[in-house]
Amino acid sequence: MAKKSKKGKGEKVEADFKTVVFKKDPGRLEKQEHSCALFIDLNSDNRDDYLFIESRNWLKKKRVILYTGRKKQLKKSLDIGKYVTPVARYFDVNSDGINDLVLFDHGKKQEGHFSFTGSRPVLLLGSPNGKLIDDTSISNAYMEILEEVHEGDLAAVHGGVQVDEKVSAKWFDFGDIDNDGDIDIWVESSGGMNVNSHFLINENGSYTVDRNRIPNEILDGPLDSDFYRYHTSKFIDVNKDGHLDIVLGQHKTGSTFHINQSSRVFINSGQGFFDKYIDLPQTKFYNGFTRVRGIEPLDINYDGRIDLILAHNRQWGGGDGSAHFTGNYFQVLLQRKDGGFVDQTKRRIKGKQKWANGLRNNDVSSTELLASDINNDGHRDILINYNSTSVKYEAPTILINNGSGKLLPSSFQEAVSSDLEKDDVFSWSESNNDVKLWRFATKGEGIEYLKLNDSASNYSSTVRSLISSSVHHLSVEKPEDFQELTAYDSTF
Ligand SMILES: [Ca+2]
Ligand SMILES: [Ca+2]
Ligand SMILES: [Ca+2]
Ligand SMILES: [Ca+2]
Repeated sequence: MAKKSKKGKGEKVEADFKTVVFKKDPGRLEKQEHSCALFIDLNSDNRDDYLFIESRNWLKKKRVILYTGRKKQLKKSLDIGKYVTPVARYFDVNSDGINDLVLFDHGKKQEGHFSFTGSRPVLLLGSPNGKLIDDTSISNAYMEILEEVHEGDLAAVHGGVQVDEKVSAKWFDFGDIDNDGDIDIWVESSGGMNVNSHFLINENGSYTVDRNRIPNEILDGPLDSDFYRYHTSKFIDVNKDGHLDIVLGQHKTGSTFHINQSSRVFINSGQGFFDKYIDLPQTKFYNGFTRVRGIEPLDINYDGRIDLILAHNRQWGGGDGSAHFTGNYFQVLLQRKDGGFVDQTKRRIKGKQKWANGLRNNDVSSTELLASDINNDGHRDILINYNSTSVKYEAPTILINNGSGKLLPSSFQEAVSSDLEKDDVFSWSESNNDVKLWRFATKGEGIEYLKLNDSASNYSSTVRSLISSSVHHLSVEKPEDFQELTAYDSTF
């Protein structure tokens, strides 16, 4: 149902929501707190398909179902399976011009083990007729690792006790790191039983697990006690030399294993190896004990150098009295001439940042960020996704770029005129340079989207999507060596 837009000063976008209804009542998909969705076009027909991840309880396995959109209707088309902590993304993995769906699972600890075990990664290749092709090339790569285990090469694995094609992954990102035309993947699987964080190097569609592209001492830390962990990753050519570098967002706690670490940019040598790095500044937010969920490049001061916006949530270790795993702190890091980064958050984000403290109705945590010119003024703004659809806290939905090097935290209503309530924001998605805002339709009969005219498409945005989800309640384990007085719920 298209809703009437309110006329207001500075109105630039008509709030014209398009509705797609469920052909059959999807039941518990409807605005459940722990549901999330991915909006994709898997057959290049310019119609979105929909992946829903549903669960009543984030501790339980979640069912992942693909719906396809036909004639403004959502039809259940594929039950992908049940996963503990599904992390679904899409990308044109095989470079045929059609999106493909990739799903990893963070999984959980097996009884008696300190490491996580995930599931078999899913790769569904999109095709012109819309039929998805189940491809095992990614999961096969983990069988190769196991052959190394059988051969006694225990150094190749972390733990080395899981003898199958499964892997545990918190997040992953796509990029051609060796410029051979094949899309490679970075898999953040620290703490995984099968293999620690690694690249999947793509050679004509067949993948090899490679842990040697980033030297261990700069990935995991120089001390024996160091075991740096990261969460989000993003391929960005930070130094603009034509080779993708990788930004790894920290997953830092008060544990001795992680206490020295920060977010890092690993610089591509030009051959797909990363032996140089740049540490990103710590935030004062929660004493720096944060997990980075969103990483987005933006040249905020127009000096030609890529700057970074990071979204942080709390982890174990800080002490401002707020609950762990909450918060929406945005960090603005400006790239200097020498390639290093300086924290200019205070100068660049106008107004005091407010963040969720984890109390009831104030437990939101920011997830992915997306730079896009939402108000069509020629400056890319920062869109923010959250993990909850029941946001009562007045979290900003957009950081509006004022064009003079500042970001203004704004609600959607402040940015573009519409009758949208802040609680309605479900998710942003981007596909073929179209940015869409999604929300549930009234009465739960379907979902609605608002297409935003993106006039600033000169930026080479990659096809990808954002998930508004609870799925990253993963990795919430308390470090075993970390002591504190307050007892928090911990699953794993
Ligand atoms: Ca493809
Ligand atoms: Ca490649
Ligand atoms: Ca580079
Ligand atoms: Ca800059």
